[in-house]
Amino acid sequence: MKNYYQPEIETMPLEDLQKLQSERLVEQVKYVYDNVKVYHDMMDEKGVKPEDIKGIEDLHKLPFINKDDLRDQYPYGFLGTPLSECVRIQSTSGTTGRRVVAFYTQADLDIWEECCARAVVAAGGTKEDVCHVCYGYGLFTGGPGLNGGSHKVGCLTLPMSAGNTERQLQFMTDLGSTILCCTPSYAANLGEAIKERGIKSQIKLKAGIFGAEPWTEEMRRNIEESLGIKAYDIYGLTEISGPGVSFECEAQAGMHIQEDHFIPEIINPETGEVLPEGEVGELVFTCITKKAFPLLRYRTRDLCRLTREKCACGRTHVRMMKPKGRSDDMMVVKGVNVWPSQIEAVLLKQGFQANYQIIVDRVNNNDTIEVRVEKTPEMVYETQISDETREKRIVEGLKSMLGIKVNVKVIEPKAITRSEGKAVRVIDKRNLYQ
Ligand code: DLL
Repeated sequence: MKNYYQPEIETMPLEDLQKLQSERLVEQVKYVYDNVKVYHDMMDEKGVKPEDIKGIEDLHKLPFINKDDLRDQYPYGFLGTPLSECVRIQSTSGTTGRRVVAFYTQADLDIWEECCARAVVAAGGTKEDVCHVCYGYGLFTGGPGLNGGSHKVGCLTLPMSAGNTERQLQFMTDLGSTILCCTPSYAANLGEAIKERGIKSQIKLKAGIFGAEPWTEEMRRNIEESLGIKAYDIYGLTEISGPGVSFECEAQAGMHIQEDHFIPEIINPETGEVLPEGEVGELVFTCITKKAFPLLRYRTRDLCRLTREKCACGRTHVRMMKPKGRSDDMMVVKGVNVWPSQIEAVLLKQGFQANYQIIVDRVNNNDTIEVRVEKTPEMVYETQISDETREKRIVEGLKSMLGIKVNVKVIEPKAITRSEGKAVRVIDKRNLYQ
């Protein structure tokens, strides 16, 4: 059958799929209750026992997990297996407080790579393809995830990692890359670089698998045009495994969630109430097969809508529409997750007050981020330290906190207009969630 990696699962009748989910959920809840003390305690506190969960209709009885819970339990609190069973970690960006470390057994890695393999095949990948992976490799899940998926499909895999556009283009032309995996911003960059060099006729790409950050339909059209490909969206998050939690098929009409491994729910972010299908709310995932980091009802903070309308591709798994925003203030800048509170922490540590603004933009498909921070009245008199020195120190502090280069401007006290309500800390000019 065309474009399915595991047709029997991907096109499974809904009734069978839900039966499978129920069986796996019941088993997984017992497993987590017995092996993850912190979740055991959370269930006890809510008065829920594993026996109360008889199928997916009981999912709503379980307590939620959020990022703060993971942070509080860093690093081992949510571990479901002995550490000796784990073979890998991956991690989110952010060096203090916000970092989350996810653990994998070999079986968990196989599941993750299988999920990515389904995405590669859905994008037309076969063993004849040359799959060019320029997501970052390392703690970030993008490179390792797509790399594993590409291997499983049998593509010739180019583990390029991010950056160094010259080298990317050289390999792409010399080895005839046919599938490109990277962030949509970098894909757009490569499109421009190809145009500038007049080498489009040497590019053999046919498809791209792009995700890790929000992107618009307009951006999709630009990328498809500049690279001469079909561009597929892919979604995921470190806590749930990485890329491939959901992926687009040739219909390009929302991303199929891999429901044999992850049960999605949409909730009201204020009340936690489960919303009916079709309503926009916060996406929550329950992992029903993973063992090392088996999160139940994890709140992603991504806002989106699910649909079970029949998909032209024949897959039965529910689709999530492009995320419409976040229920927290996280931004994805240059592919990295950034919280204003991380920036504030660096500024306060260097003696500034919380009078700052963060301006995010996208110029020629590259994200830019600038922090403007007011000097304190005392700093105005400390003339032995120049503004350039202060800016340099902040740039360094932010680089080590976030891992990306941030432009910094130190400005005079009271230069930022004071707000009468909530302070407007972030001005995001990118309009990514349309
Ligand atoms: O970004 C995993 C990934 C790698 C996905 C490569 C796709 C491709 P994190 O760094 O933990 O994991 O960031 C997860 O990024 O909660 C979303 O807010 C955002 N995000 C990821 N994919 C998409 C997408 C990886 N396709 C956070 N569209 C998520 C919009 C996305 N936002």
